[in-house]
Amino acid sequence: MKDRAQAYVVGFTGAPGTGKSTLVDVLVTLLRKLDRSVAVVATDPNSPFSGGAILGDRIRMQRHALDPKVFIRSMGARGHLGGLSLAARETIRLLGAFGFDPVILETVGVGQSELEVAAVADTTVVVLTPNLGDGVQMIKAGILEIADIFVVNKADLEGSNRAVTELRGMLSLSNIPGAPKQWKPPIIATSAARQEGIDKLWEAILAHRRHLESSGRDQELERQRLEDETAEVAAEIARDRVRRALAEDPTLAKRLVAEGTPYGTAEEILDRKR
Ligand SMILES: Nc1nc2c(ncn2[C@@H]2O[C@H](COP(=O)(O)OP(=O)(O)OP(=O)(O)O)[C@@H](O)[C@H]2O)c(=O)[nH]1
Ligand SMILES: [Mg+2]
Repeated sequence: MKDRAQAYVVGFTGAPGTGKSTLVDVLVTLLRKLDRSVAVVATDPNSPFSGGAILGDRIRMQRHALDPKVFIRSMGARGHLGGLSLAARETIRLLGAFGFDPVILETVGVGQSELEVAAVADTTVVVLTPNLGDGVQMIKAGILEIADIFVVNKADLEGSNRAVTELRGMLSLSNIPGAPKQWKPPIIATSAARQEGIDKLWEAILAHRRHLESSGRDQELERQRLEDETAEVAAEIARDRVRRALAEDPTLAKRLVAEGTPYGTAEEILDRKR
């Protein structure tokens, strides 16, 4: 159906320590058994470069390190033009061109990053644990709306069934505004540590993918994403032009300060012929 190289993107998000990296690692093992090339991009929106927790993840994923059909990369978002999503999109496009499918995106930390991951991913997996303290935090961050699949990981721990029930209750109570999705996010219990439930998770991801394709939603998302990305790129180009013009034209810079007219000055610069 698709006439260009574009990998299917699965985003993993959730509070720190819920087991995202462990889950991804086990999922990679499953995908390799299915003979798929898979790429993992771990993003840390708070870090200017790779390190810390992400470095730990890379070490954990060492067992895939010699496999040419597994690509693992960490990237920080700070210092990237346009933040996480723009940098991630570029990387994903490249990985797709190299034949990696799916591309798995893991984000570290909470906040804006989940929303950015959801904006890039085809399927967003929100990872919780039996301690639904995570859940409450997630709801505050508006995470219910972005989940296509919920995972209650650490199902080997006490309270897993209760957590699933509570989450189900929360989902049925929550009246999620916006366009009807016609997709009811399933809740999958997993134990990444014991490698349990991962096949169910993969099945759910495939089911969501089929849903996107059969409903035409995939094309809608694609158009939306390309438009968003174009707007982001345009903003970066414009920013760059304005900064450069001000740096190269001291008279203009002085006048800006004297008159205090950022809007007018911006328009003037962008109207200039290049
Ligand atoms: N009991 C249990 N522990 C788990 C499971 N999955 C992961 N863990 C442990 O939970 C801790 C955090 O796991 P990570 O995979 O690093 O979690 P993460 O969500 O990637 O964490 P951040 O990247 O820091 O956000 C580790 O000590 C894991 O060994 C599980 O299924 N059961
Ligand atoms: Mg991690």
